[in-house]
Formats: sequence, C-alpha cells, structure tokens
Amino acid sequence: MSEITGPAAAALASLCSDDVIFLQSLPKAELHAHLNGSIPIKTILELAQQYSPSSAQTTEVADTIEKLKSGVILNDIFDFFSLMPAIYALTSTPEAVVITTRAVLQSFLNSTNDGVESPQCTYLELRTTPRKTTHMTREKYLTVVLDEVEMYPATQAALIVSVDRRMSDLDVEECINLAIEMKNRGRRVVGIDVCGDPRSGDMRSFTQHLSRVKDAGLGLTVHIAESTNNTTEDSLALLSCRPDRLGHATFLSDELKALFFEDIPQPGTECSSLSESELPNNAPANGQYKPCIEICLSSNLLCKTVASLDAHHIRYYLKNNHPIVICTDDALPFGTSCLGEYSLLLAQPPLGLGLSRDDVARVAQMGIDAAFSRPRD
Ligand code: 6MZ
Repeated sequence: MSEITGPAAAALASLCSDDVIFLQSLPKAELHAHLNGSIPIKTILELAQQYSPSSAQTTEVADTIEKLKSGVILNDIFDFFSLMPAIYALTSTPEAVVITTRAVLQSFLNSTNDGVESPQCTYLELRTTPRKTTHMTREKYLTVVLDEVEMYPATQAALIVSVDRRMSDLDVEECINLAIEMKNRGRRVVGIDVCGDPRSGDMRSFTQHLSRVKDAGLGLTVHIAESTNNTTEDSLALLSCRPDRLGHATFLSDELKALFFEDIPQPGTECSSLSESELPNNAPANGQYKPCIEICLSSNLLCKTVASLDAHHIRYYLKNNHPIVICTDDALPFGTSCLGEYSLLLAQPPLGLGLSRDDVARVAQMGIDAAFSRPRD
C-alpha cells in the first residue's frame, strides 16, 4: 500500500495497534474511487520513465509529479482538476491504461503489510471516464480497463463508467451507450457516474441520457453539490433521475434533503423557496428514496470544501441514520487509503470523529449494502 499523508495519516498514527487490526479486518466496500486519481506514486514514476512527450507537456508532467511526491496543497477544489492533464498524459495509451488499472486494483485488493495480506477493501467499485486519445477509442479504453477488472471475481471488483460534466451531449450519449452495450455483452459494468469540475456543464441536458441508465439495469451515482458553485437547479436536475447514490452532497440544501429523502425531517410548512414549476414530477419524498451518500473525508478537507471534521456533513447523515459509505475518492493526491479514511472515523477528536467500533462497523456494513453489484429494488 502507498504511504499515506495528511489528515488520514495523522488519524491512523493516533490509533492503538488493536484499533488498527480492528479496522484492517473489517469488511469494507470502496465505492467511490476514480481510476486516474488512485494511481500509486510508484506506478506514476514508472510511467514517467517510459514517457516521451512533447516539450510543453514535459514541464507540466514533471511539475505535477513533484507536487504528487511532496504532498499536494490545494487552494480550493478547482485546483484539483489542474493535476489531471499531466496524469492523463501518462495514461494515454492502451499499454499505460493496462499498467495503471492493474496497479490500482492491486493497491486496493492485494496490499500487504509487513508480509501479511491486508487488502484495503473487500470489494471495489472502481470508476473511470472512457477516454479517447490519439492512441485509443473510448471502447478500447473501456475494454482494456474491464479486462483487468474481470481478472478478479465479481464479488471483489466491478466498474462504474463515469461521464464528465465537461462533456458534450453527444459524448455523454456515446459513453452511456457504450456502458449499456458492454453490460449487455456480459462485461462487468455495474453503474454510471457523473463527475468532473462542479462549475461546468448543464445537468438539465444530461438527464435525458441519465434517465436511461436504470432501465438498462445499471446503478446511477452522481457527484452533487460538491461546491458552492452548484446551484439548486443543478441539484434538482440530478435528483430528478433518482440516483441510487450521491457523491459528496456537501452543499445539498436542507430543503432539498427534506424534499427528497424519506428519513430527513421536513423543516416545516414554510418549506419552500422553490416554486412548483422548479420541482421535478417525482420530487415529493414520501416514497422510499434513501440514496446512499458517498463520503470522502480527506478529499473534502484537502479541497477545502469542508473546514474541519467537526463541520463535516457526515455528522448530519449519521445523526439521521441515513445510509453512507466511506470512500477515498482520489487516493494519490489526497494521500489516503481505505484504512486512512476509516481511521478518521475511529480516531478521537480533533484528529477523527471519535466513533465507537460498533458504529464504525455499522457504517462499513452500510457501504457493503450500497454496492451496485447487489440486486437493486
Ligand atoms: C469531481 C472528480 C473528482 O475518470 O479519468 N474526479 N470529479 N469531483 C472530484 N472530487 C475531488 N475527483 C476525480 O479519473 C479522474 C477524473 O475523475 C473525476 C475528474 O473528472 C477527473 O478528471 P478518471 O479515471
């Protein structure tokens, strides 16, 4: 397993060895991990050695590698996205995608500590955006990734196909069609994700494509309200597709939570600054809607969308007994691991949330229950 740094490392270092053994032996599902954000630094360095770029890219790649080696410091979440072009330059051929995917799967599922097999998680739903480059089509990219994922049993690994908020309508359609075709051919695609820079894209035009996902038997997860730039209309458009899981949901308003989630108390009859015409047909939440929230603690702290663990929205969901899953998001820039993220639950404040072992085990089980590979209702 790669070295971890930052808040996760501090939390882990504060635990006694019994607690670490407890966390290591806990069955865990990692459901929100981006392939190109989870590459071990050792693999990045190997890829950099084989890389023969144009001179403009050389400097960008070298600068980004330096940042990744020394610990990334972000001013805000938007800084995060500036790391991706250099990583993408290193993973732009099918051969590099094979190396990358294999290394990421191994880092989650085959890690050893002091010679003892101690996988970070028991089940991984890895996600990635099918990328077209001069060396490969989107279909080739997905095929190569799936070939690696399918080396593991279905009880251990599966793939979510991401569409990026920056994509054109046509590209979104192409990616979703590809995911559905792959699933129909028996390949291990289990869901669709919407990711990318929260400032970009009009989610109202994405919904026509997202609404086909569930009928195709795929799960749907969306990054929602990850930054203060995400508007109510943006969240409403995404919620109108009734995603099975929500990524981050950091700035989802109490009003929207009360309106959509069955277990969140209505704030009162004064609820609504939203006019009727703004609400999607299926808005009222007296149905059975309880989407699992994908919580990425280190990611939120390092992207500075959340000021401290004390202020983190996980507390709200824990208090309301709403399903959550604990995830790494991008283990490389955020210097974390599944063990690191679970340490943030168990460590005493201010390094962690100070949950009991029973509560941590309950949270881990919620994650397992939220996997797309389980038959959905
Ligand atoms: C939104 C994110 C993200 O798909 O190329 N990605 N999107 N919010 C985040 N929070 C920090 N972290 C990663 O993996 C990299 C891509 O995942 C998305 C971004 O679109 C990024 O380019 P893949 O494997």
